[in-house]
Amino acid sequence: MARKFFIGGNWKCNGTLEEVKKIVSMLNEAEIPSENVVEVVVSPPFVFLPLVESLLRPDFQVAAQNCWVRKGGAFTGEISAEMLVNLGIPFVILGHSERRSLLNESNEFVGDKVAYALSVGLKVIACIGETLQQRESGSTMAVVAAQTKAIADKVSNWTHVVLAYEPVWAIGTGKVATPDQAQEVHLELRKWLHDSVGAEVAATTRIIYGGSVNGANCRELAAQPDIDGFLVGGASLKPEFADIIRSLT
Ligand code: G2H
Repeated sequence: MARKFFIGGNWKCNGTLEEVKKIVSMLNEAEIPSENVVEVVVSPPFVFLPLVESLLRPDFQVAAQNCWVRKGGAFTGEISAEMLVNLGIPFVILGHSERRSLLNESNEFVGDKVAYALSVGLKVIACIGETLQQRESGSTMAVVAAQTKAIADKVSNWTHVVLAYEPVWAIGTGKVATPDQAQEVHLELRKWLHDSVGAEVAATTRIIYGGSVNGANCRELAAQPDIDGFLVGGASLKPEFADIIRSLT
């Protein structure tokens, strides 16, 4: 089965009501290839999710940027996976490196979150990636394999998982991985999935790239055989996001 190209827009902790409405208008007016060719999912901060969901064109979907690891309850400040389902939010981003590093989310915690979110019916964009120090010490593959294993240990059905490889050194730095650097890790990750999870999962799971993707570098990255799309941060707030959505055409 062919892997449908996937474009995620991670708005992170950005935007006012006015700015959010402007971004949605820009997205709604963008000319993009058919939804049969590309799946587009944008991820506003929690507080804007219902508004964006209600204003956004129907061929685009929305994602939350996080959710609680288990059923809701006495967890002040958290948003449960069930609440997202209740609001009709189809996707959630989990394990972003900003949460792993700033909020100390461990591989195991992320694995638990992914499994729980899937169990209640959410689709998950699960993020992994190495730091510059880890890359320079030659441990890139060991790091991303350990992060993926923590998910694989808890998840048996990968149908609703999109794996986002986001090297930490490329995030928000303007220092994008070269197409060869990204392809190398994506291919290794696919091999890892093949050997550790199964041939079908390796062949069908989308592995997308994130880290300083923009309108100028997206086409060369998109041309790599194992890059199945992008998770875009800064550029997803700008009109060039439409160019990134069109990067395969
Ligand atoms: C990586 C990416 C989006 P940016 O975090 O997840 O952000 O494109 O700004 O590097």
